[in-house]
Amino acid sequence: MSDFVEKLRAIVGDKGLITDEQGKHPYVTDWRESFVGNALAVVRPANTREVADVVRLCAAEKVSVVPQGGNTGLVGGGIPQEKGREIVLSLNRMTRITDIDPIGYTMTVEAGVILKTIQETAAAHDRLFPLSLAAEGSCSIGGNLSTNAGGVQVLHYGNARQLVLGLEVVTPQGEIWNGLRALKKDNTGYDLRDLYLGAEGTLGIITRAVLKLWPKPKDVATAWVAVPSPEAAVALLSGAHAASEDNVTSCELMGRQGIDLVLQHIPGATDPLSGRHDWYVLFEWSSTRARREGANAGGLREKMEAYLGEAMEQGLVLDATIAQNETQARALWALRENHTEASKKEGPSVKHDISVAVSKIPAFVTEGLAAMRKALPECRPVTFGHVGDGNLHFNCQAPAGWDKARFLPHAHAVNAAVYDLVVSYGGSISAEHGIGLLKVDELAHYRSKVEIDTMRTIKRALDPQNLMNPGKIVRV
Ligand code: FAD
Ligand code: 2HG
Ligand code: ZN
Repeated sequence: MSDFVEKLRAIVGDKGLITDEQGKHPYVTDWRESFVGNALAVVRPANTREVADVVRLCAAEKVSVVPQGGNTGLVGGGIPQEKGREIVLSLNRMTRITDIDPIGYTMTVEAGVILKTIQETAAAHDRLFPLSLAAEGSCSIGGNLSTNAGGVQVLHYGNARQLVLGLEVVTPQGEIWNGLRALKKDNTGYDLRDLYLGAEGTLGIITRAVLKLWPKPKDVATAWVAVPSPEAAVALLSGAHAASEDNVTSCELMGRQGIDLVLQHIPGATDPLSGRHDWYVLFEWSSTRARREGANAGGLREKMEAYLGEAMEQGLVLDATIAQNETQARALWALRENHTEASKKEGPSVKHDISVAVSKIPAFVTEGLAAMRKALPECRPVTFGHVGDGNLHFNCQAPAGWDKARFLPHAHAVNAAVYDLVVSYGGSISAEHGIGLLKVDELAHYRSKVEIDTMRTIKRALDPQNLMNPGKIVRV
């Protein structure tokens, strides 16, 4: 094995290689600390050529390759297996933005660029890259594209898949496919780009991407709204599309339990409303049309205020506050975005990243909460998420004081209760986080034989040695 490591060193140099246990630890442990794997080495190539050379060496030596970006994934997809003969191939040295074209609304980036850097670079050119999620300060674009990440603006701009024009990929054989085409139209046979997007690193390694940009919004209105029920939240959203002139860019639903965790665990978090309510919506409307300033000042904030006022008269809104400036808007967003962090601080939980049709959300929540409580009466449901996309994080926090050893034996029953219901609603058991290691069995259980067999056929055809992130998504 030392021979293999020296061959890796010859490709990536000392700077690109980590072999000591302490150095490897953060790369073999996931964000939630649910998975801890083993790697022969962590390899950090500096460019696409080095990625291809490393993958070719691994193919020759029959060593598996686990691609990794920011390691913020929530399903263990970027973590090597415990007993595998694997390396972690981290893209975290490939952080160049190689082209920005504000005229053509595109940006070309290496896979390791942090999402926030991409957003900031776009903004500096008066453009928007709309992918936005709480992990944006540490997740990488390669990870975002490989998980087809969602986030808080999907209802307006789409998932990561909709935000990319072209890709460069290193195949499991170590060949480089240059699909970096900045084309809006390209019907030339099978869509390889779409195959790699969302493949969680099981079919190849994304090394570069051409991203789409949008005009930067000039007017943004953000509101924190207490609503009586998920039903009211969905009705509020439904009317908002027309009231905002199709400018709803985010609509997030939160139950009170999650907000309590944020207020308890996140320093500086405060409740913007005085009363205590069961359900809340965080609304963002944004438009590229600038606000009118001066005597007849007006824009989205005024439209939102009028709409929420009417909704209050109809009983859809109990209380609301509209941010008057960016600082206030950020504070409202922090309450929403800190849910995951606060839940981790509180202790163990099981996550259900589910989706159903938006109009079915209210009935699903009612039935789902009952099903979860039946499976584990002491469980503490923490429901929040992207209601505008029909995607909820329908999580179950361990009962207070329970540790993992006491809680995890109940996880299977809780998961089955939720996922059986999701499937009966025609929904998805993984709306945006992917399958990784966490949901391999569930995917096989809940999707049809023809679907799983087709996935296996694709995997075997592209990666006949099963060396590219093996054990993730489907077992072959
Ligand atoms: P990693 O965790 O490193 O890897 C994720 C998967 O992609 C793995 O299977 C890995 O093998 C593969 N991969 C990584 N890079 C490459 C590459 N270059 N080529 C091929 N395969 C690759 N997700 C959402 O969708 N929406 C959210 O709102 C959201 N919010 C989050 C909030 C918090 C606080 C946290 C911790 C996570 C959140 N996530 C969310 C999950 C996570 O941030 C996303 O899945 C993100 O896209 C992962 O990016 P990453 O660079 O960290 O990827
Ligand atoms: C979010 O929407 C993320 O904040 C994380 O997708 C969800 O913690 C979760 O379950
Ligand atoms: Zn989410």
